[in-house]
Formats: sequence, C-alpha cells, structure tokens
Amino acid sequence: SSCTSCNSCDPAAAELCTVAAAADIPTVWDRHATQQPQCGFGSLGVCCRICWKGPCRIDPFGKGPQRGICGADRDTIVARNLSRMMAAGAAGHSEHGRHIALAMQRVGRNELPAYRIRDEAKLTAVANRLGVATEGRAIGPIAYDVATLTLEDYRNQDHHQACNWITSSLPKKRVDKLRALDVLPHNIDATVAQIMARTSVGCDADPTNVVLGGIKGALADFTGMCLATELSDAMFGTPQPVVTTANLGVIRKDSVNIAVNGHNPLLSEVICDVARTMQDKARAAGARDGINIVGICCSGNEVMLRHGVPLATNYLSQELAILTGALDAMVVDVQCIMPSLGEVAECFHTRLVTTMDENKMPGATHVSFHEEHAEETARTIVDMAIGAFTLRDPKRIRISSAVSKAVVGFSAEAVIGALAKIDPDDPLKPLVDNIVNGNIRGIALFAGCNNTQSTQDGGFQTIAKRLAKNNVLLLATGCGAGAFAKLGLMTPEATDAYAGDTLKAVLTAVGEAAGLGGPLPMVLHMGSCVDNSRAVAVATAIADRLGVDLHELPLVASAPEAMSEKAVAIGTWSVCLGLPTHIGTVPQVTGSTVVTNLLTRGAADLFGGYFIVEPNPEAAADTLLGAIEERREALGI
Ligand code: NFS
Ligand code: SF4
Repeated sequence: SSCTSCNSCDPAAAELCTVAAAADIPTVWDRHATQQPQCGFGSLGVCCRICWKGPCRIDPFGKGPQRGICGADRDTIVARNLSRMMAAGAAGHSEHGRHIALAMQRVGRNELPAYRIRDEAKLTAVANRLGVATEGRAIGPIAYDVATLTLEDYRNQDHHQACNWITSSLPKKRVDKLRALDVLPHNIDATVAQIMARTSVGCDADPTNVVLGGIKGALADFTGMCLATELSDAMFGTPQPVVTTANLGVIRKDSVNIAVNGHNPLLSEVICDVARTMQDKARAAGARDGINIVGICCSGNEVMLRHGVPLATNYLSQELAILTGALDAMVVDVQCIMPSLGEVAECFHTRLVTTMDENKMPGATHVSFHEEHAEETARTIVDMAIGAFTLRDPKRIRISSAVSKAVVGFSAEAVIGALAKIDPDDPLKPLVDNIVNGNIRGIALFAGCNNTQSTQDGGFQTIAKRLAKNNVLLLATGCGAGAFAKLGLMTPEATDAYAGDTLKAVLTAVGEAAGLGGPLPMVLHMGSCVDNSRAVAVATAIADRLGVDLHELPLVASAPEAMSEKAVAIGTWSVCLGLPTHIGTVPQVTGSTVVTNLLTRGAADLFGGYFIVEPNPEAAADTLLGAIEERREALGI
C-alpha cells in the first residue's frame, strides 16, 4: 500500500499522515512538495557558493556562462562540491568515533561510573588486532591503551603511516592497492581539513585530483566507522540475535514512551539503563506498563541490536512518531534529526530534548549531556518524560496498528558464530562453500537513508525481494535496515515467503543449527550506519579465506534512497573497496561528464568498484544481479 500524500510504503506513514493533514501540521512530504521544482543547477552540481564573488552557475545547455567568475568550469565546481560532501560525511562518522574513543579512555581510567567494558572478549580481540598487549593485564589499562592507539588515527602527522583502523580492517591486497593509489588516510582529521583546504577558492582545480582527494576522505569515513563500531561493541556489547518489534505500533498507550533519535550510543545506552530503574515512578504517574524506550534512526538501530529495544521508525517518518499523541519525549543527540521536530512537538505534549551542546534545536529543551554525569542527565530526561505523560490529551492519541516482528542482531561475530554451529573448526567454510557451489549467488548490503525523492522504503523492498528470490544473501544497516524491520522482512517467515530455494535451504540450515528454530531472517540486520563496517568485516574474512581481494567477490551494495553527506562518503568507500554500488538517488554530479565518468567507469579501473545510478528499483535489481554473475564468472565459479 502506498499513500500518495506521504509517498511511503510504510502502512504507519499512511495512517499518521492523515492525522498530520487533519491537524494542519506539515510533514517532510508537504515540505518536499513546496520545494518543487527543485533547482536544476543544484541538482546537476554546477552551482558554486565557495566564495563571495559568487554564487556562480554554469549553463548546462552550453549557451550561457561556462565558467564561474574565478574561471572554475563545471568539472571543477562539481568535483569540489562532491568532495566537500565526502569530507562532511567523514567528519560526522569520525566525530562519533572520537566521542566513543575519548569515553573509552576515561572508562579505562575508571572515571566514568555510568560505563564499563561489557564485552571483554571483544576488547581483547580488538587489542590483539591493533597490537596492544593483553597478556596478564587488567581490562582497564587495555581499554585505555586501545582508545589511545585509536586516537592516534586522529593525531598522527606522518603521512607515510596509514591509519591503524583502516589497515587492520581490510584484506592486505586491498590495503596495498589503496596505498599505491595514495588514497589511504594517515589521519582522519587532517584528511577532512585537507579536503576543505584544497577545495577552497583558487586551489585544486583538476577535477580528477579533487575527487581523489575526496576519496581519501571517504576512506577516512570508513576508518572512523570501523573504530566507532568496534569500540562501541567493547563498551556496550557485541550484538547477538534477538527477537523484537518494529514500526510506530511499538509506541504504547499505557507506557511513558521515550524515543531515542540520532546516533551515538553513549547517550541512548544510559537512557535505557536508567529507565529500567525508574519503572515504579512511571507507574506511580499512571503509566500502567511503565517506561517504554523506542528507537528512531541509527540510535534506534544501536539499542535495537544490543538490547532488543523496539524500533519506532526510520529517518523519513520521525515526525510521525510525535503525531501518535502518545510519545512523551523524544531525546536526540547528533545527525539526521529533522529541525522541524520542535514545531511538531509544540503541537503536542511531547518534550523534545536536545543533549549535545553542538546540536541544539529551536523548540527543544536542552539538557547538556556529558559522560561524567550521564546517569544524572538521563534521570532528568526520564523525569521530564514522566511529567509529560501526565499532560497527554487522550483525545489526540492515535496508537498505530503497524507493528512487525524483527529478528535482528547480526554482528560479524554473530554471523560467524551461527556458522560455527555447522562447522566449529572452520566457521567460514559453510558460507564459502555455498557461495562457490552457487546455492548463494552473492551477498548484497543494503545501506543508507530515506529520501523524499523516492517512495519511502519502496526501493529497499522491491530490490531485496528480487535479490532474495535469486538466492542472494542480504545484509542491511541504517535506515535501510529500519525499512526492512518495519515491513516484516527481517523474519524467518519472510525467508520462507520470498527467498529462492537454495538460499532458503542455507538460511534454514544455519538458523536451525544456531538454535533459532527456523531459518535466519531474509535480511540480516547488522546495525546502524557506522556498522557498515560489520559487513566489510564479513567480506574481508571471506576474501582472506579465499586469498582474493574484495573486488573479485560477488558482493554488491545498494542505497536506494541515499540522502545524507554521510551516505555520499559511505557509497564512495564502498566503490573504493571494490563493490558495484547502487544508488537510487541521482547524485548531484551529472553536470560534469568528467566526474560522472570517473564515478561510474573510471573507478572500476582504479578500484574495481563503481557506482550504478538507477532510480528504478526493478532495473536496479537486474543490474545488481548482473554484476554478481559477472563477478562469479570472472572467479570461475
Ligand atoms: Ni545513515 Fe543513520 Fe538514516 Fe541515512 Fe541518517 S539515520 S547514519 S545517514 S538517514 S541511514
Ligand atoms: Fe564563483 Fe569561483 Fe567563487 Fe565558485 S569559487 S563562487 S565559481 S568565483
């Protein structure tokens, strides 16, 4: 079912957008409509605002100006705009990673009572991988050393010395290839700063060189992502399969409902911990079912995978959570939080709480979050939610009927752990054998955002069903994973309904061996956007097992609704790791043939991976299947 006014496949969106319309509250879809037609220059990437002689724009039809005032042509302008997006994406993910690493240093010194190392085995594995001594040492000093070595990736000034986290996260052949192309970052912060510097007025004007600089930034993004995921696992636990629920129906009438929205588990984890201790207080305020934490966007994915916290929704329908009239607080930290939320919350009793001093919003109450007072801050926020609960307007409560079961929690460790139940001595063997014999044709990673330019969740659904039917193993992260969870595609039932026979047989054998009592879900939820590194970890393990590089394997990626600068960075590193990478959004680069050709063709020669731009999901699925078969043929399997 697709609601035309909200352009979504999500039944909850259709339900709640009628509430928005009746109350005359604009949603993201209404604002999308008011922006039409969107600027053609911007869509092509040929608008430049890098200096105040501008803005300048190139006439795409070749009649008007072909150079900006400084002389920059369309290729330079497009390349600079694109590289700056990659730098911004890298900054977002690596700030998240830095925040975690700094917290872990202090956990190691016993300075943060709200946190501890919950997964000592993971920390030890990470330490061994990075070359930090573990033998006979207490966990605190190991954590401190791991965090300190991690922060070296933000501090090292020797540009011959690549970041520890990228060189230890990829097959050696891939590292060598990236080094030969001079795109391995030596320092995440320096790489971001260098992109900003070289793309400012009057600097790098060679479009290929500019994009290669951006690519180093995208690989810095990957670096930040790897370290964020792995250190978060050590502090909060490595995900293991868990059964939970997803979609707006997880918001309950008789609970104090608190949504955690954003990205960083440092905040959402403590909210979960503290809420557990405040259940009686919520009941005393009249909430018969106590406190109900629900997740939105990647914060939601983080706590869903680690603790089975139900996922309310993904990016595009975050406003709708408030329209249920039963959301008592929405707590946000960083990234992908719509600035409209304050306005929507003001129409209801919902408390919108910002927590990061560098991410405030109009219409929100700011409760400054710092790790050393994490529990106190979390208690204040939960108290605010309990207070808001008593102010609900019962007439405006619209509990959604949309809710799906979701089996989630497939970290690389969980995947390999499940396989080990079949072959304890050589866990990868069952997976590799089934890829080689063709029972599994290949592996596809679904990642990225929602975008109003597409039908929400629609491309994910169409492409995934088609690939599953053709026996492709499916992984997902971010808002893509949110889409699958909401639509009931992360269930054994979906495997039975949609997977091709040979894929179904493998998923059933592994699921049963792993004690799940049935097949693995059709799509394996690997986590938030930073957890895309988990998929790379699985791919790297397979490549190492076969002695090949990543671009030789039948692996593809797809972001049907790519939107954010972070998604631009992720898509780009996916290409640079060797994957055919589909995006369903036409990127803002098509004003330059040089840049477009580099991304869709030239990249294949350099990296083995390339972008596939295809807004039509059916056509995209066919192209991805073709790419998988092409790789199989080249491998001789
Ligand atoms: Ni990823 Fe997560 Fe979602 Fe896109 Fe935004 S929440 S970090 S950027 S919109 S997937
Ligand atoms: Fe115009 Fe050049 Fe300034 Fe860009 S940098 S706004 S093209 S003058």
